Amino acid sequence: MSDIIGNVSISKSKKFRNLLASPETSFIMEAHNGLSAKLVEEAGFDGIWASGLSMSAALGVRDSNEASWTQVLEVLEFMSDATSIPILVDGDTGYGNFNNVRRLVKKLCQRGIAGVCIEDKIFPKTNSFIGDGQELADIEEFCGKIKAGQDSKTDPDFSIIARVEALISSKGMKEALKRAAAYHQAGADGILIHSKKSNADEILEFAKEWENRCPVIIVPTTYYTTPTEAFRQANISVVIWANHNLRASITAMRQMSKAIKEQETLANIEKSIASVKDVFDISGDNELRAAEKIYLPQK
Ligand code: SPV
Ligand code: MG
Repeated sequence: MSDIIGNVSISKSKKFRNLLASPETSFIMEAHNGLSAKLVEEAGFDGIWASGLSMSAALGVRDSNEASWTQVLEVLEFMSDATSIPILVDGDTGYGNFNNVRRLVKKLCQRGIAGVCIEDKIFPKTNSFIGDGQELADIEEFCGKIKAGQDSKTDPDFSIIARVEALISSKGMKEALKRAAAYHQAGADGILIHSKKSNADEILEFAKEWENRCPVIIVPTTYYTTPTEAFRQANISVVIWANHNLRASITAMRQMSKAIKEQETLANIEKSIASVKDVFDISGDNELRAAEKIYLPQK
């Protein structure tokens, strides 16, 4: 789970901790399976956002905890094994109460995951962009989840990020700041402040009021036109590009299926897509060929 820089071995969780501690703004990109995780690393990102929406959609189910937490864990294991950059997992509401969070955190540590983000809503969760006025968790109860997660991690560098949904639920800035303060006090390593507005005003206001009491993470899915420089100026610690590989894959697969169905030939298709050799390369086939030379009887 570690790699070597100079003579120092840095775990993925430590790398993520370093991102949180850095004064620079970092960028992490959504992935939803082993292949997309590899492509995020190949592109040079600082880390991977294991999006609940994207993993659910890729499994063909809704972002409503329809995939069980152990099914998600299976996906995460493939993603973690396939990559060497940190993975921040979207842990939804923690799949239950404090006790479920304890078990989740232990299992994520075993799988080499760098951190988990839990949100202050009610199980089964609803995606933040669906409907209005979603019910929020009781603050004390949610703080118990954060504490239980911190107390049960087996990797000291594993991070627990608390996601504040007060702005999503139209409860206002005061409530968002009150909740963030309580979660920070309970031991959260960072605050993810979420917004569904088409501009970044409330996110930037939150960041200003928060005064860097702990790292702030944002998800600019709906305020995508905001220049990234504004996030840097606001001292945002981590920006999550949350679902763009999943959405790109839907567009690409839809176009490809339609084209082949209509054309009934691959003649015009082949050159527009990744080669089969590319698939072998991404899968690490060369390593297997080399290992065969070492481990298989050589005639
Ligand atoms: C996800 O990627 O699953 C998230 C971010 O939780 S959002 O869909 O914006 O709620
Ligand atoms: Mg999610």
